Amino acid sequence: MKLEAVELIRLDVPLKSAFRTSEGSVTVHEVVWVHAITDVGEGWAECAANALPDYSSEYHTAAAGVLRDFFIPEAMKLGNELTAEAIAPALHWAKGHRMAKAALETAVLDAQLRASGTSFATYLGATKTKVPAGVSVGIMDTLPELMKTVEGYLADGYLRIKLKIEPGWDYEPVKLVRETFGPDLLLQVDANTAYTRDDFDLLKRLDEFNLLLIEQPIEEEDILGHARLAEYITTPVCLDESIVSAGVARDAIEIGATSIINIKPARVGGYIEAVKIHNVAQAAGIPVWCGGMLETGIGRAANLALAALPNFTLPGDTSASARYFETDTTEPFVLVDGHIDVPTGPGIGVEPIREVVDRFTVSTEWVK
Ligand code: SMG
Ligand code: MG
Repeated sequence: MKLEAVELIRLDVPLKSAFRTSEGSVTVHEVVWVHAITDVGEGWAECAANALPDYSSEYHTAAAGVLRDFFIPEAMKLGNELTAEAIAPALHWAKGHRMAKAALETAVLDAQLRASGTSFATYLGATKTKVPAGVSVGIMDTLPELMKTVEGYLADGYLRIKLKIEPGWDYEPVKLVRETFGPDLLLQVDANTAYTRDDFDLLKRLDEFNLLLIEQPIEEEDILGHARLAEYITTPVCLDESIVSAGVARDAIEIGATSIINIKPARVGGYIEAVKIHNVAQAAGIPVWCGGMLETGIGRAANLALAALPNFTLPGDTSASARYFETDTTEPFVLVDGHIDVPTGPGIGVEPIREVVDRFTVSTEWVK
């Protein structure tokens, strides 16, 4: 297989409603797509990098730049030796930029699997045909607004609620949701690094709500701090931003910094590394779940395949298309009894809808 050209597409996809985290608010999902043209066919991937370097140091125009200047030329240098499995070793010399690396690997993997008639689910080792869906609920201006939103998602059938929290929006909203919707609601929180080592007493107050987990309470580099917090509170600590590789996952588990892991393939450099983390966690008895970066159908399809692996035992942030978009870039993913079907077709198993993609496209650039 050989990489002939890559189209980098910048899209602005409107969100149905603003999504606010401790890091900021987004109303438009601004992303870069990687459209790989190979001698065996085409492949697609959505790069998860946000428009701003807020979730991590990566951002969409930087991802496009590093892909154009370094990663795509490197993949082209592989000539006929190109495979998805060869991408990460070829890019290993370049530090960081895991979301950009993941997007290129995923687009090549999509082309490779489409050519062999294999689905992502089969390739990755999926054991389920549908996966339970949770939903991530942003920070709101008011508590009534939050209650209405949560109520709506529960009516839709979501099986687990994740509340975004930050200092000043934590104890009260969590208490109200727990009291209103009862002790059986699967409820978790995500701080996106908004707290510090000085906030442990504040976070301990959340113990009374029997949360499934607290996600990434303090800064990403502070893995030891998370281990200290995990000893101090009863709510299980779940790392997201901190886990950038299988090696970091192994170490974080060993020091007790994480007893559950949020796996986002983009954050760790791709699906191949994501499966390694799944395996490391499984061997250690640590459950995992699939995170999200507001992906449109192109990115969501592959995430659903990953979420169908056996150690993904908690509902993920793999929500239906309608949670995010009026119009998705592929056939929409729908929620049925709280679950979403795992695509079965070759590659990611879905096609971009040209007319929709054209409508949301801001610019395109060919790298040859
Ligand atoms: O895709 O449903 C989704 C978003 C889930 O909360 C979500 N993602 O830290 O887990 C996380 C955040 C990062 C979002 S940055 C836009
Ligand atoms: Mg998170």
